[in-house]
Amino acid sequence: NKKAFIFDLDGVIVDTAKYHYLAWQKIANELNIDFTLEHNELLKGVSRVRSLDIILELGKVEASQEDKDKWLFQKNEDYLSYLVDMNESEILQGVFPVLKFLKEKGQPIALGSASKNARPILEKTGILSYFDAIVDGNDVTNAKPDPEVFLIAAKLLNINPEDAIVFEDSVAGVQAANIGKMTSIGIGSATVLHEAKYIFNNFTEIDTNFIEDLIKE
Ligand code: G16
Ligand code: MG
Repeated sequence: NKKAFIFDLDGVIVDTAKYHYLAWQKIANELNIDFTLEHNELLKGVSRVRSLDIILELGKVEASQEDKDKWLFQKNEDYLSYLVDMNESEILQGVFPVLKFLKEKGQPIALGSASKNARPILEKTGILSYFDAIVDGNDVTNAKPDPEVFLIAAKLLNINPEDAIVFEDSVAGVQAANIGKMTSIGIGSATVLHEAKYIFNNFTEIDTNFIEDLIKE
């Protein structure tokens, strides 16, 4: 039995949320907008363009498209500077064993991320070769909770959406999986991700029996 195992990137495979946060904080500081870690939760799984809009809304700042483009560029340049030194040590605990197990079982694996920087991150962390398909922010027009990113991933793997399993850390991503009729697995807080079919605090809580059962289902 083949299933499509689709992984979100940020917050599931790596903790790049902290770098996004640092980069956005610089922009927010420049604009005198109070931007806390709590606010940062709002940006998870959300595109770069939408993230800036959320920050500007927080500070009730209105800006021209020209300014917005400048800040989007600055934010990404700064974010990229944090990625330079990235390596396999930044893969979140428990992820690598699951990827390995799925490979051993011959299960198709895809990435479904909102990020336009997904590929270099997979390269730097040394796990690019585990993925049979990569769908990221460069491939989609509709952001999560629209299921587009995951539907394209399942299609590339030649698997029906009903047979796809999605690992997500964001509310929007869990909703996208559910709307796409896929099995949603929330990685993070059960309070935040209560809409997911299964919820784990992190990948160390996911054992091979659970994965075997998913494959059999
Ligand atoms: C990630 C992050 C978001 C970020 C988005 C776009 O999505 O969760 O915070 O804004 O990518 O990233 P970039 O600016 O690199 O294109 P995901 O779907 O991997 O969690
Ligand atoms: Mg995420």
